[in-house]
Amino acid sequence: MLYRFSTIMTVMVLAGLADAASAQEIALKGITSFAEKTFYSRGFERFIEKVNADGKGVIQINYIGGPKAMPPFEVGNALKTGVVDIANATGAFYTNLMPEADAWKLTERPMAEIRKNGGYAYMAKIYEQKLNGILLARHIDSNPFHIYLTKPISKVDLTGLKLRITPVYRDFFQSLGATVVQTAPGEVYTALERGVVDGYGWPITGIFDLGWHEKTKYRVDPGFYSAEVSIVINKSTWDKLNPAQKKVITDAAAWIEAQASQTVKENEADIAKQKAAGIQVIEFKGAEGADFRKKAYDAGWAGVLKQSPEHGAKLREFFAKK
Ligand code: 173
Repeated sequence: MLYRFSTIMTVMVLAGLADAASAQEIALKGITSFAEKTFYSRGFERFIEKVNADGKGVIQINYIGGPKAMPPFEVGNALKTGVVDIANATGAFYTNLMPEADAWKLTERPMAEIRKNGGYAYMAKIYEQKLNGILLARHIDSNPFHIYLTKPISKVDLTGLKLRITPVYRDFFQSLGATVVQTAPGEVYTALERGVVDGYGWPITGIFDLGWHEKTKYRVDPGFYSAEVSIVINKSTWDKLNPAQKKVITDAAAWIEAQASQTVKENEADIAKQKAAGIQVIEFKGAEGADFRKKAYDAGWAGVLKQSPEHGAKLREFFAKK
């Protein structure tokens, strides 16, 4: 069969263009809502290193940085609108857009199970609708929150105390009688130093990153909930990626999420470090401790259900221990 030379040339040129387009490296903008190189940014930073190593010539992430570049409570909106392509954040930082995201803190099952039991798929729809996002990997789990204080308490009662919060702690601390003030992590040190607050909520790890141990006298045990920090990608960005680019991202995401349970080792290390720093533990034991934790979960779920009755009830079935 005979083809005209010009037709053959056209086909070759078009094929060449398509090839060039699919081979073109794409660069995504990445931001974290925690200070750079601190505990809750580290998983994201390792994820970026892996993407940039595996994705040479295919996909790269330009790391813009943390709260110096953008206030943490604005990261959700920046992700939704595509100002950034990929973000490291906790659900409590974007409840303005998606109140249900704060329910991640109430999971009592590992993410592997929540991905199997339908809980992840249920949340994924809400991420798509409300955040124009896709949750790629939860790299922090098995990491309880605690109350840290500058004054002691002797019973499960926070009356008369003013505590720094985010949405994570609001309902629980208020149910125990505390007055609350919301701040970004970057403002905690100054609030403690000026005596604006008598303590703060924070997970078991990371209080040394921003120097809070200097101003912290007591930690209340037991811990409650399970801190969540995740990598989320803008859905419009995701939809533009070719299969090879998506694979680099999903492989790195699975790799980092699989390491989330290792947080437990870090928990132990920071418990020892807090002890060495002279932070005293106020421990509610036995029935009192169980009551403290029950109150935390009851207040937490009541808060989620109030914000989002229908989704809240479903999420409780997927997330809570039966
Ligand atoms: O206390 C906080 O700022 C907060 O909500 C949080 C959530 C997850 C990890 C670390 C902090």
